[in-house]
Parts: sequence; structure tokens; C-alpha cells
Amino acid sequence: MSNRATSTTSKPPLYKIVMLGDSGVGKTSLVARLTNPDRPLNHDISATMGIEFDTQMLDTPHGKVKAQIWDTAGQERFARVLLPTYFRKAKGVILVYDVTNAKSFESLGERWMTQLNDHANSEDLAKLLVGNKCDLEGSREVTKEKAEMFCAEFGMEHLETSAKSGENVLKAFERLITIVHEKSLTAGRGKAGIKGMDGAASGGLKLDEGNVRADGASVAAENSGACGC
Ligand SMILES: Nc1nc2c(ncn2[C@@H]2O[C@H](COP(=O)(O)OP(=O)(O)OP(=O)(O)O)[C@@H](O)[C@H]2O)c(=O)[nH]1
Ligand SMILES: [Mg+2]
Repeated sequence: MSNRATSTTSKPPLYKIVMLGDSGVGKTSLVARLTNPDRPLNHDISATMGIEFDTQMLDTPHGKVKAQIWDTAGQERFARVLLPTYFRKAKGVILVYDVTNAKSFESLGERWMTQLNDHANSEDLAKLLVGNKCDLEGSREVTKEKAEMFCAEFGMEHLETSAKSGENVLKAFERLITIVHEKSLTAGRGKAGIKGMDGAASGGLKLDEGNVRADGASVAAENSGACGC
């Protein structure tokens, strides 16, 4: 009885997850669709120039968990500087490509998986591959088979989404957070999550080009203060 009382009143664990992928694949649009499901897609959305994060409560088969979703900049000049901050304490990554843009898919192997391995302990990170813009079937350049071969190589699951129609958007975030939570429970760290962020529902850091140092040093990490993790 007392155990049950404790479990129902305890705070859900909080996990940091990161959106990665080329500029324009729809990372910001996916997060916006998740956090504001009824708002139409904003086609005039501007490229992310730093880091923004939102928190969202999500369901898993093991109860509710809170996801702190870091929406990152796909543009090289921002991403290079910010990568260490993106990956710090992250537990999961959604690798996003655009099903109508073969280059964005090739970038996953050529660029983003390398960055992941360089900056994070890839084995510890839960990963999900997401092919966005599946509403644009007539312009498709990346087949599901190709994406599934990539998943088999790197050991991850695959979903196609549309931030425009909402298809599979909630499912993608719930799937990744379930894998993250299960990894944590298996490792006996179910209550761990990330600490010190409870008060921050959203936040971020915006860079302009003047803030981006050519040597790739993390100006963001020095200046941020946006995150205690
Ligand atoms: N048709 C369609 N368009 C989409 C979809 N998702 C995003 N878009 C459009 O694609 C463009 C780029 O979307 P963003 O969400 O800004 O892309 P991003 O990955 O955040 O880009 P960066 O911030 O530069 O890294 C916008 O014009 C969106 O409206 C989708 O599922 N379907
Ligand atoms: Mg963006």
C-alpha cells in the first residue's frame, strides 16, 4: 500500500533527447507538432540558429516520463560549435532525414553518425531514425528499404512521419522515450534521468554568426546557463 502511494506520487523521470539532422528536414516542425498538435505547420519557419528545448510528458508502457527535447541547428556553422552541448547528458537521439531529399539521408552516415560517435558514448544512447515529410509521396527520393538497411547496420528502429499531417509524430517521440526509459530501468537507473532541470519547461540559446568561433570551441557551453545539466 505504502509502496503504491510512493510510486503514484513520485515525479516522472526526465530524460534529455536530441533532434539531429540536416537543415530543413523538419526537426523544429516535428517538435512544434508534438508540443502544439492543433497548430498548423508553419512554412515560414526560420532555420534554428542555436539550441531550443521544450519539455513534454510522454506515455510509455512503464508509465509517464518527461522528455526534454533539444531542437538543434542543422546548419553546419552552428552545429559544429554546439555539438558538445547538444550531447551532454543526452539519453536519446532522433536522427531525422527528409524522405524527399536523398542528400539529407546520405548525411546521416557521412556526417551525423560520425558526430554522434565523436561526441557521445553512442552505445549508451537510444536512437531512432525518422524519415520526415512522408506526406510528399510524389517527391520521394529515399525508399523505406534503404532506410531499413541503414537501421539494420546501426541497430535502430525506423518510422516515417509528417510534421504537416501529424502522422506518426507522437508515435516517434513515444517510441524513442520508451527505449530510453527501458534502457534506464534495465541499468537500474530508473530514477536517474537528468537532475537540476525541473523548473525549466523550455529554453534555449540562440547564436548569431558572431558567436560562432571558427575553432569550434563551445561558445554555447561557456555562455549558456540555459541548462544545469
Ligand atoms: N510538406 C512538409 N513540409 C514540412 C514537413 N516538416 C517540415 N516541413 C517544412 O520544411 C521546412 C523546414 O522545416 P524546419 O522544421 O525549419 O527544419 P529544421 O530541420 O528545423 O531546419 P534547421 O533548423 O535549419 O536545422 C519548413 O518550411 C517546414 O514547413 C513535413 O512533414 N511535410
Ligand atoms: Mg530548426
